[in-house]
Amino acid sequence: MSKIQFPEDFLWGAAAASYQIEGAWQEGGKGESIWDRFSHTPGKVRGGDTGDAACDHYHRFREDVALMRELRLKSYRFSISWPRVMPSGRGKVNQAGIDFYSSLVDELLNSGIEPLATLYHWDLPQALQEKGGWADRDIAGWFADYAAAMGRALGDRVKKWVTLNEPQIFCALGYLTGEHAPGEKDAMKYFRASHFANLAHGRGVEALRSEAHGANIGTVLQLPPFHPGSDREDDHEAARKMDGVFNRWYAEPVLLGRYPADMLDLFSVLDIPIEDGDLDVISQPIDFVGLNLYTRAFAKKDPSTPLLEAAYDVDHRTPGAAHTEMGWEVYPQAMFETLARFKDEWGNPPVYVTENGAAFADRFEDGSVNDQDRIDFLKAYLERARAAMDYGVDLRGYFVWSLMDNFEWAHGYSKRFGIVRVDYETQRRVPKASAFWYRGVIENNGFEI
Ligand code: GCO
Repeated sequence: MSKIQFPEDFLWGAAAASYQIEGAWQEGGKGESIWDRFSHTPGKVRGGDTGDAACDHYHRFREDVALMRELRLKSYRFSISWPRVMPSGRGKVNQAGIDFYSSLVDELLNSGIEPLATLYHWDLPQALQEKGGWADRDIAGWFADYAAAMGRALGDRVKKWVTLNEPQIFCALGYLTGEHAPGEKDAMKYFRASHFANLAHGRGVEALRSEAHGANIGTVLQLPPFHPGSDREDDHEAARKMDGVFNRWYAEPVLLGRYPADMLDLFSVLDIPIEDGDLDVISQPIDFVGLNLYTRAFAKKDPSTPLLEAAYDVDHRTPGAAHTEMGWEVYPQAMFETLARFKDEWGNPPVYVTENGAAFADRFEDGSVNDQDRIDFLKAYLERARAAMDYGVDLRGYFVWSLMDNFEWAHGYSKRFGIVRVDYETQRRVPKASAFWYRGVIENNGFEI
């Protein structure tokens, strides 16, 4: 047995998000979100599931913070529901919504748990979608006003913020494939949304800096390594292109102040509305980057994809590899590969793993869940994260996804990612074996493998 040991000040936490756990979708003055609208649209979410009730965190947050304290979490990453605090997305704030997050923050701080607030985790106010949503340049100003309002309301106590959760995912699935809200399938809208999301990030950082004094501000990117689906050169080229359009297109404007040249060349025929000065806004200094990392992705040449001529090779299976309930390959080396890029390619900024975890077919027997598969998953990825630190990556902390089972977007409640089980009928929380294992990791600042 050997010990995987982390630095004394390593920040151990768990993550969740507003639409996935809060419920209370029409309570306390909250406005409609694009995910309320999407999940209420027949055929969009498995089994017709919605976030109407979810884990009822809106009413049970004190119980949930007590559970976090029992698990010795040092930090909790939550997201703020924009329409809960600004029902129409702009202008007047809803004080009842502000009060909810203020009470949550106080409960966390009184429990010795550091809050990390995500400003946007996909639940855009529907009223803003009706004005064009992420495909309209005005979103950057709307987001900045929202960020400023949250900085004013919570900035005295919340010292770690991230602007956007995974712009590449909410743009690609929301505007290209239509699998997520708002369910559009329009490549030009996708490119507009991708740039305006990057721009909104920059405007949001500026706004937070002005209102949340002394805050540490970052963004959150999901950056799976793209591997070729075969040894053919055109699949290797496809992997480079997919990395360009889904990873570097979001990481490099923020971290390097420019869009990747190969991607700008490829898409030069499109009228992507990048204006003078935009990159200066997008690339203003941030204090850390959040990385969401689950697996690797495979790419293949696909002549039917306009301009890019590359696509995800979703049929690729690695012989003998384990896969999670999401069909994602268990590939811990992805953690090392992506973390190493921050050192090798992107200026070695401070990094937090803001999401890592897995959905498995948990068996709830005799009142408990012995999720050894999830423990093994976390051990393997954390070992690679530690190796990345030895390589020189400035990794500061790790947030397991997720604190509790929750609404997994288009999969509804069919996928359980939590280290705590939620019975959606009774809303009873039951810590799984992985929760107790993770508590030991936090107490010992490491684990045996
Ligand atoms: C994401 C989102 C989370 C998901 C989790 C599992 O990365 O897709 O941040 O909201 O629920 O990653 O898919």
